[in-house]
Amino acid sequence: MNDLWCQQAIIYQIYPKSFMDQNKDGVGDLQGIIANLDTLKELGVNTLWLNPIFLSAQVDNGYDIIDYQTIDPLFGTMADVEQFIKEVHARDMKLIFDFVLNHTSDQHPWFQEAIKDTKSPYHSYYYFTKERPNAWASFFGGSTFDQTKNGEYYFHLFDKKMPDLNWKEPKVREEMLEIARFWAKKGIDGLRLDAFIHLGKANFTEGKQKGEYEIQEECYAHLPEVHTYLEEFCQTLRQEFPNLFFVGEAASAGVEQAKSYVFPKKTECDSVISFRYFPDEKEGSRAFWEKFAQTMDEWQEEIGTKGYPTLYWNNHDMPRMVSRFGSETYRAESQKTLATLMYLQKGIPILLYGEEIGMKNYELSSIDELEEKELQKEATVRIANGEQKEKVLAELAKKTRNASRGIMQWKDAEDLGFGSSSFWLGGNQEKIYNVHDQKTEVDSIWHYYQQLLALKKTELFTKGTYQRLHYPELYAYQREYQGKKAYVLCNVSEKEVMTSKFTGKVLLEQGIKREGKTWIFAPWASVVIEEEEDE
Ligand code: ISL
Repeated sequence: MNDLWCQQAIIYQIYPKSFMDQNKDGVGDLQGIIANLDTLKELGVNTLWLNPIFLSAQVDNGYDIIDYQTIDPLFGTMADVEQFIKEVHARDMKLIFDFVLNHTSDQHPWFQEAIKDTKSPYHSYYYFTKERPNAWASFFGGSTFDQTKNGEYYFHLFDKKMPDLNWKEPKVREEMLEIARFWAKKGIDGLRLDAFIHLGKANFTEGKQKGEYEIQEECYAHLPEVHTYLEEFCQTLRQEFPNLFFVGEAASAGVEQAKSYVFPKKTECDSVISFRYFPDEKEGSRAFWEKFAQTMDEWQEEIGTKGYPTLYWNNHDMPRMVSRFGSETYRAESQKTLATLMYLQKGIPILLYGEEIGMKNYELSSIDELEEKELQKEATVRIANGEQKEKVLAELAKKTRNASRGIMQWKDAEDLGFGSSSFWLGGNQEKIYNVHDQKTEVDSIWHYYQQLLALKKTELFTKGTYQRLHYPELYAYQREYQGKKAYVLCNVSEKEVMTSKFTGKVLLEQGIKREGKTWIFAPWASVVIEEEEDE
């Protein structure tokens, strides 16, 4: 386990396409990130996670890889990435690459060889059948089986242009290790293991066999073989690169499953990202906060006491935090409070680019900007039936994965300070909520994040124990380390709240007034109080 550095990690996720465009082709690139490393360092993050930048058919924004050892020209060259790694390390920062193990692009030479010749050694790299064997549904819609030109069927859990690799095949496992070695030798510090929970598949005769296609997670998620593959992959690499950090994307993992990937032998992932933090209850309702808090308690207890839970509110697959959990009226306040609430717990913060300036969901301007075909269809039908386009797009913007992938808002200018005025996807032009204005304004979200991350790096917040405190009006918990104790108190409502229950020194606050012994919380205010021994 990489106690050495992951305990201190504060990860910043960059969606390279949307960050900054230096070569002015409408798509962000590596040089655009390099140009902003100093700003990120100044903010206080110390680890970068980049969504995939390898040669790709770009059917799924880089998750459909054609060549794992070539940088997609959209983002730059091998020389750029080498410079990037050097520049990151020169600033004492770490770098995590997104590692797609479950599938390749159908344009990958392995797949091309496999479908050209069924006798090819690459045929066993993928799953092929003579006919469609069952009614399993793919995550991106339709069957998990589609036909190749030569009449065989192949298996794909995501888009049909993303065939799944057959991890039963030892050569596949060796190829993936070789690719990981290639990048580890270049100096990267960690891997995000994309969709690793799907590496094992049940026998195709299991699950639903006929009728409408249905998602059958029990046939292709969390199967026992996943542990075998994962352990072999991580342990082999750990022997050669002891400081390599593995953070697995385990979208559907509950806490017990997550534990099984992180403990008991500590031979698999160092940490996992689950999408199960956020309950189905209406966001913002009391029931939502109660259930969410119980879930966080569970992760803190089950993972946090022995390892490293990930702490995050959003990523490129879900809406932005302030649009989903925060308040439109109290946008800056809710952005700050949500960050405080999440990142001061025990674990590894993962920020999504733009949250430090309060970026909200991208407000789509056309149907094509909805990533999902079924949402595009829905929009077309609704608009044809007379609904107003703006209203339909605003509603569907909450559902599309593109909502969180808007262009980084550097400036209140037409090109958003992106570098080019043509965008692969649009972005919101806004006053205040852009890097320039945020850095100028002393009380801004950006400056608040800077203070928050500095506080997070202290031992109390990296190593201290966590215990939730139960007050109906506040989301509250305490951290304790070697006799030091702090209270994190957050008002997650639009009402003013008061309490006289705490005494101590303010470490960080926003929206708080103190009258005598009473703390008065404005809507969405928060405070971190360190208990003073003499009080
Ligand atoms: O869809 C799921 C189950 O409901 C998830 O388990 C799934 O593993 C997760 O959403 C995968 O996401 C990752 O891989 C995808 C890519 O499109 C996403 O952007 C990425 O985060 C395919 O590579």
